Amino acid sequence: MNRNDENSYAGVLFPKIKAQVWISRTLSVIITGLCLVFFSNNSFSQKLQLNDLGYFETRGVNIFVYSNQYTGMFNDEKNAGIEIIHHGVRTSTGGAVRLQNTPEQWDLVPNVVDRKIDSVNNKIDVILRYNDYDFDSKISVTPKDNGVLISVILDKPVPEKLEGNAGFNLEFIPSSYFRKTYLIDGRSGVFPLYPYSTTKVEPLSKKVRQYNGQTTFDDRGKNEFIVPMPIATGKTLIMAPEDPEHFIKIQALDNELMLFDGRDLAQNGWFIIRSILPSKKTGTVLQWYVEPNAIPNWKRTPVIQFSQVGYNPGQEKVAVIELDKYDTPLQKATLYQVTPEGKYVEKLTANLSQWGKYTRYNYLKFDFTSIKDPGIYFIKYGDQSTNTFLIGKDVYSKIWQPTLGVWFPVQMDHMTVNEGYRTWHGAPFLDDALQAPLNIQHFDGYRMGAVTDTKYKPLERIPGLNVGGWFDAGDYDILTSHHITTLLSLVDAWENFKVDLDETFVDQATRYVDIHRPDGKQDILQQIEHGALNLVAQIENIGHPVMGIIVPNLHQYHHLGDAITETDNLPYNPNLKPYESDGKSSGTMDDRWAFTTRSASLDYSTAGALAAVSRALKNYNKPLSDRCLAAATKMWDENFNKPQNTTNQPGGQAMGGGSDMSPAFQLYVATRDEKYKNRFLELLWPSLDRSLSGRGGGILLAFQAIQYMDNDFKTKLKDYVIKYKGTIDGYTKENPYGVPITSRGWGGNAGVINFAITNYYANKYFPEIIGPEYVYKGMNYILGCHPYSNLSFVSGIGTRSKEIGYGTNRADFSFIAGGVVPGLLLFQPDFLENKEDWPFFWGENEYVIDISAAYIFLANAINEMVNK
Ligand SMILES: [Ca+2]
Ligand SMILES: [Ca+2]
Ligand SMILES: [Ca+2]
Repeated sequence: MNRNDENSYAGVLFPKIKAQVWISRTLSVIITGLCLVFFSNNSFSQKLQLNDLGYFETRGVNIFVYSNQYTGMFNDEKNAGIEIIHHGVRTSTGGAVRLQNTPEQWDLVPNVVDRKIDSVNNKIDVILRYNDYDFDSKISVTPKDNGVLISVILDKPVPEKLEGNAGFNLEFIPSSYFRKTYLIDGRSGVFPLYPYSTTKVEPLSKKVRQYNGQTTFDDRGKNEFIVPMPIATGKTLIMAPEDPEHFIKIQALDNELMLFDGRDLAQNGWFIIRSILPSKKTGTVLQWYVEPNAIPNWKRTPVIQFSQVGYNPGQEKVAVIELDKYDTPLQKATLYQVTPEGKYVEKLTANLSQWGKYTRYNYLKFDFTSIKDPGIYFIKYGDQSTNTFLIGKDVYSKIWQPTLGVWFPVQMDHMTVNEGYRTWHGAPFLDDALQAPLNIQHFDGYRMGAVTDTKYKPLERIPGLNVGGWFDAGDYDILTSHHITTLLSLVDAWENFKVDLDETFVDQATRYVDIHRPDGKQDILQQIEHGALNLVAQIENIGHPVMGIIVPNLHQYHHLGDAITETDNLPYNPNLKPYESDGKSSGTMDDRWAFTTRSASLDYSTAGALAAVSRALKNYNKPLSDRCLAAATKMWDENFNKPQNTTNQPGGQAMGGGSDMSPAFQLYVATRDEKYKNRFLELLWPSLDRSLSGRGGGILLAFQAIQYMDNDFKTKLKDYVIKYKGTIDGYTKENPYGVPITSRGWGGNAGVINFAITNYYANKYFPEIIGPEYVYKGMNYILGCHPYSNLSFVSGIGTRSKEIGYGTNRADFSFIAGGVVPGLLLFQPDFLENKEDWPFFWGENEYVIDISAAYIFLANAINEMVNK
């Protein structure tokens, strides 16, 4: 797979106004007292109304009722059900009949079988169903007083098997309640910063099964599981009464409320409020009154969005200001320069232009392109100032270095990775790998069919795989399709820009990597070598590339810690008992599995990547370069001449496979054999005709090919570039950033980077059609000029950036420098989010190798542009 938002808008992003924040906090405390009085008197009413977008709304509070459903690939992604957007921050999710006190990601979630928005009666009803238990429940939400009434209605009683397990749960994100208190029936408590509530152990027979019969818990053979006990119980729970932004009252009308800490079982767990459904009853079996406080006339603090890295003097410089819909736009903003004496000098006060509405906010633009003096600047809008950023000739010069010199080394599989006094991880997965068994649907998306497509028997050891490769993302699998795109980006960067950096020591013989330590070898070639080593090993030992290599057990997969401990690093030995070892092998079945179902598209795309790698490594590691080219041509020949070799002819698309168009191009450049060129051209033009979407693909490949083709090729391409410009100009009408924003399921930053890379090539070859601003737009977006916050999406890059990411160290609420996150997720119908106080949303915060490699290319491309 795969933020303190009120702080994002205030203290974290805008340190200059810390003092004001403190004052407003102090006022908040005073106001809170007033609010309590007001509430008890009901002297103002913040009635929630069902709006025309299908959710309940009042200023400061939105309640979504299954606007977003459990449809994600990774089960409970904490983005579905009844959800509360409380003063601009999504604080609550879930809101469903659930079968555990603290459901984990892979516990069963109900299907939504019906959802009715009843605007006449001002209510939303959903029918939830657990197919496994033939169990339906209706959830009805309707405004009442200053909150909502949530009812659970059953036509048939709770199934006997689920009695005592089925309950209504609503989950609150812990980070919004850290350092805050609660009252339950008048008894006070503090929300724990770290979980320390009581648990008990139950026999496995009592456990409600998890996803696919798997288990997230390693019971060490004891046939038991852990049940978290409530922190507190009562009828009325008051959360954060001291903080009007987070103050919520929950009353159970007939049942008892229990407060749980989901982090007892899983670091990504939330605070859970739960009532058990009564047994043997039908009709309305549960009612909660939920009243989120609404600050009267609340409006969200404007967010001033700009590139945290700053700007080249000659480039367009446009900040975007995001406004609450109740906010009245100001006419002007000001750019200040900070002098060497520490003084603020007004450089430009300019009128703001109104862009209009996008999602739920209004947008203004502040153009300060005319300011070209190098220096330190900040923007002031109203009484709010941004953090400082730079204007200078070299602002982009090193922004790719942490990605290549820190992030990629940390992701290196099968190696010990050290940095100064810190060891990121030991050399893991030396027990790679076993042939995956047949007919498997793995929880991370991998599949095995009815045959292995190899000479190995299910669970037989495949030799030679414990070399090279990267952890794909925040988990620790080798995903071959991402290796392919990553290698293509790295080779493209090497061939275009050289990407001169030697700050990593890599010793394959002793499996040792040291960060900030030159070894006389180009880091980018060392990374290309490392990725290629695993792909070549796949082909040489298996006969073809595999979909991926990953741990078999759920209780391993959620691993948080040193990668070396995800398996025991000893090859599996069936003659030993589980947890028994002879020092060289072990009886614990924890070795990773290779998912070996063969697909033509994966064969082809691997051939393309290895052909590209063979060029990059020719003068660096000739033997490996030769092996790469041999493997590439073998995969091409076996598919092109004998397509019956593969089980899945068109398959592998879901895991990133492609056709033979790009591989034909890569093989042509590597070999200059005309047969590849002819095939490439045969496929390219129809492909451009079919799928000119402006989101890369065929046109990017065409641009990359220009230098290897004749002049007619470029001439013929021109018409497509004109059409492409029409497509990308359309984005300026879609959103104020002028980039393609996609945001459901997984943030769309990869698409934005790809857009900017395509524009770089377009500008390089057709500058009269595509100007350099089309490249900067994409980069500015990644570096902070985007909705929701203004943090750079590249950790450690820019004055302020993502300091909380879904890296392998996410349980520490930390980051890995140079990693690029996916960005914004859209919660239907109108809420974009990228949290900076909670690392566990993979769709928002998970660093992945392919986007990070593409970023290295883009950053180097921009440097070439500014240095021209
Ligand atoms: Ca994965
Ligand atoms: Ca090096
Ligand atoms: Ca093992």
